[in-house]
Amino acid sequence: MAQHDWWRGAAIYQVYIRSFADGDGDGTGDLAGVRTRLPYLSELGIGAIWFNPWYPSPMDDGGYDVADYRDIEPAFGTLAEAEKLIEEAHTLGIRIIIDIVPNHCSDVHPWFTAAVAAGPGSPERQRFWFRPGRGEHGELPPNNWQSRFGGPAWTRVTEPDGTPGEWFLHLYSSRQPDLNWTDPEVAEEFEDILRFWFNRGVDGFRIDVADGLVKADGLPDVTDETAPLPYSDLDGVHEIYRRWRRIADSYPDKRVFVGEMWLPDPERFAMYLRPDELHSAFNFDFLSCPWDADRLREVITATLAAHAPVNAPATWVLSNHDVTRHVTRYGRADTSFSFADRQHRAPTDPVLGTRRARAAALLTMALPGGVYIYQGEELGLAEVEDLPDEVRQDPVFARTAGRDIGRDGCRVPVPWSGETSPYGFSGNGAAPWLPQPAGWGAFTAQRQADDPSSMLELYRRALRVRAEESALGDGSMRWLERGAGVLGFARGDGFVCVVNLSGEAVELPGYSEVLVCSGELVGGRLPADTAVWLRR
Ligand code: TEU
Repeated sequence: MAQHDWWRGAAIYQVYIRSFADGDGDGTGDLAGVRTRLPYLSELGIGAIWFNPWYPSPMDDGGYDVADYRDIEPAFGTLAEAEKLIEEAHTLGIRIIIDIVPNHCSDVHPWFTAAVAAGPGSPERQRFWFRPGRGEHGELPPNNWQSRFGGPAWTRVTEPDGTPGEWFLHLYSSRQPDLNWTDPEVAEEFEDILRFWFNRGVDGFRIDVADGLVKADGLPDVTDETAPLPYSDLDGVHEIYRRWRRIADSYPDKRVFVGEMWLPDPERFAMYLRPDELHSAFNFDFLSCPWDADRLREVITATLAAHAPVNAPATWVLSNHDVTRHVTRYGRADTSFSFADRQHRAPTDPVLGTRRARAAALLTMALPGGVYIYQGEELGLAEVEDLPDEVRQDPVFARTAGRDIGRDGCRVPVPWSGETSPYGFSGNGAAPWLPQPAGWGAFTAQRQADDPSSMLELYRRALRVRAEESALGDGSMRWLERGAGVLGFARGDGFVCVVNLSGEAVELPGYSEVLVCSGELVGGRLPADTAVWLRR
């Protein structure tokens, strides 16, 4: 693959910094910790890292509440250290993608504190969505929009004169005021932020809530749940990304965007991937799909069909910092994902879930396009569902009065070594910011290294083969008819992937070599919930 097309088939590893590795021993992950683990990532065989937001932040929403877009959160390190990290990663051939959060900022961002202080009608308030309330005394929110974290999407401020005043819009927590993208200053500011980081060597941006920036004129009530939402996927958003694309393309080496949009319609989704907009986007249809051969085949086919006309590579994602870890999902009776999963938390079988997760890893890494790996999935970590309520930090938990336990369970600090918490996460043994389960000694990177049956070794082997096989990564595939409950496809002249979801062992097509198998063949047959890569 040409250097400038690196992103089309890249294996991109997601680092949630506060939970990855703690270099300074305060129980929170940081850049120093990431730097000590770069050799691990290099050995794993990934091509790029995506960092969740690393900017100064009160951490109301894990850093998605940004106080300053041009600096580094002090608990994570310094700007100089980030530059050093980018350089070190580049030396190892690893590219760096960072998160950008353009839909909202933190309530301590200087723009927002100035807006509150400046009062109604001020240009400072224009950068946000301040509106008078409804009701006789303005005591009701301006419209009926709901926060994606639960509760109303509006919070009332106290005016400088001490009276209850206007309301401001926040699609997420009340500490994340939405920015008003009709204000030219907002657009200019973000274009400058892109250049700020591109100039420091960043290779790309993951765009948070990429569909949400433009709101419908007049901020109308949501009236019908089936109608398009007045704050998602409005046509005007594409003009923003056309301008952003021109900035990325003005840099000599390839700088890229990956969009985060949860959209129901694959055709609307693909519009973001037109050649003058974003390079790629997360495939949440695949993530949400149940462990079922027919449904997976449908989603894979639909994904490739939607991406082909815009010539964008598909991405394959199993987990991230917002969703129940897939070992846990795949061990449930209903293996599909929806955000409601965290409300009912059906029982899960970790052995079955792990078996399927291993097979799913080979499936995603064999499909055409790029693949995302969320930290800890290569260790086979499960969702930590039994965190005590008092340690939970996700605003989703508080805003739903605990009905939704939130996303802390997929953000528990990574176990690196040893038999007891912090399992090498903090060098000096400090208590991690979220407690780790007692049994995680079995999941540490140290324990799994060189164990051929471990999840870590499966990921390493598969990523190595994926890097060597020219047919893998970007390109096309052909389905092979392998019978009910079995997915089979070929890539190039010699590569075949077979995934058995049928519940019983199945015959394999003729082959000359087994490249990687997620389990073990039994009498030449592929057992249930197992995947294999074959050379013909
Ligand atoms: O998430 C966008 C989003 O709407 C969901 O994935 C969200 O996490 C879910 O509805 C919660 O139940 C992005 C980030 O990935 C997420 O971590 C942030 O919290 C959110 O934006 C706000 O910035």
